[in-house]
Amino acid sequence: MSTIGALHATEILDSRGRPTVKVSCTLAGGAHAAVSVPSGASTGRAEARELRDGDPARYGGLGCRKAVANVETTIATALRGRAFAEQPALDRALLELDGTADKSRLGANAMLGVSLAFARAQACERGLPLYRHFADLIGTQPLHLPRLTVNLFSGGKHAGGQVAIQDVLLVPGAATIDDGLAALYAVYQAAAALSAERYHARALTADEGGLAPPFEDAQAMLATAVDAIARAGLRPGVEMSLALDVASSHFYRESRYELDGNALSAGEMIARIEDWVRRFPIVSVEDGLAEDDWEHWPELHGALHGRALTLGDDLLCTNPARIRRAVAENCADALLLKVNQIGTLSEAADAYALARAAGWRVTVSARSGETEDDWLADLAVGWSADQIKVGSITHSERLAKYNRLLEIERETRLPTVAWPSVVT
Ligand code: 2PG
Ligand code: MG
Repeated sequence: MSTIGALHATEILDSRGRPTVKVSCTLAGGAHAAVSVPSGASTGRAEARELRDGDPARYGGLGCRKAVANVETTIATALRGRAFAEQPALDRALLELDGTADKSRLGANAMLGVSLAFARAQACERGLPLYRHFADLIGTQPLHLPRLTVNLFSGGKHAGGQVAIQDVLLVPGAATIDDGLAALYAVYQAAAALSAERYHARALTADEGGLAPPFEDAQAMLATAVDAIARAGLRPGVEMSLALDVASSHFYRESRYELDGNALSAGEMIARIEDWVRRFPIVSVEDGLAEDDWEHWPELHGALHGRALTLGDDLLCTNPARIRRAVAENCADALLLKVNQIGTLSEAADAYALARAAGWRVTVSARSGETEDDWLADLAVGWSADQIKVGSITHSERLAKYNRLLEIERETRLPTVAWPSVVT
């Protein structure tokens, strides 16, 4: 049993300079821990609601003082002195207190802060590294380290929309995180040089640290990524593969995909993605179709099956009900798991369990608005994720997670998951 002693919250700023919430939890036994909550830009409509102040005079309405106050008053008053045997009991209490379907009363940002801070405080109380505690929460052991998927080029909502596709990511085939990062560095440098030569673009970066030259179209983005891999002296598709976050909900209008100056039907969009997968070493396609285009996801999945993962982000929103539907309708074979999309750790664990029961892969993902906190690395290891998606290898809020993975690798000597290929 862990008894809540005190809960405090602070409004802090995320990597985009927007307010977010940091929550600290002290247990009666003295264990103390704090956690910072991330926030997205390219959000799914079914995500749990962050509570924002809405005062246009302050941070354009994005202030989090109300969420902070909810932690320190409503939540702290209700939970102080209460003992919880484990995480689901604490999360249930939060859900009851909120009482809404989308967490809009207390705010998903306030609730997730408390949920995660309690988990970290419990890990402290138990004297366990956070990844071990996370593993215990789902009744498992960490089996492997996740494969890195790292933003190289960005567009869409992360880079002012200069090209519709949101992210082209690199997936190293190296056998360790350590070697993978060194290979990623080489490709990133090569890509920066190519961006300068071909697009006269300085190495200015998008929200998550990806490069954002003014590509003429999505194909140029993919071709330049492959050229960068080759220029770094690596074999495309062997030592370094690609992943895509198409984030197509954000260019879907009136049943059409507005891509590269065309208005594509769902069938044409699927054919376009298939063509990319045939011509470029792409091992995973996230949000190839829009979040509400349920009807066509099975066709996309069928087209990619056996060649690349069909990964759902906006489609699923880490929401158990949406995952159940996607499994039943055979829409995807991989879950993008973002804890703040659903708002408590236990519900994210339910989402995870559903995906695993269906035989799906799981990618644990950061948000475009991140903080210097590194709990996500522990979550990816504790839950034996297949992939971790944190952004690029620039910007300290991203590196905090990679650096934590390096530490965990040194400490555990766990192997990196053998996907998509392992080069030794
Ligand atoms: C995504 C995420 C992370 P955001 O779409 O997968 O890249 O973006 O946090 O803006 O939703
Ligand atoms: Mg996404």
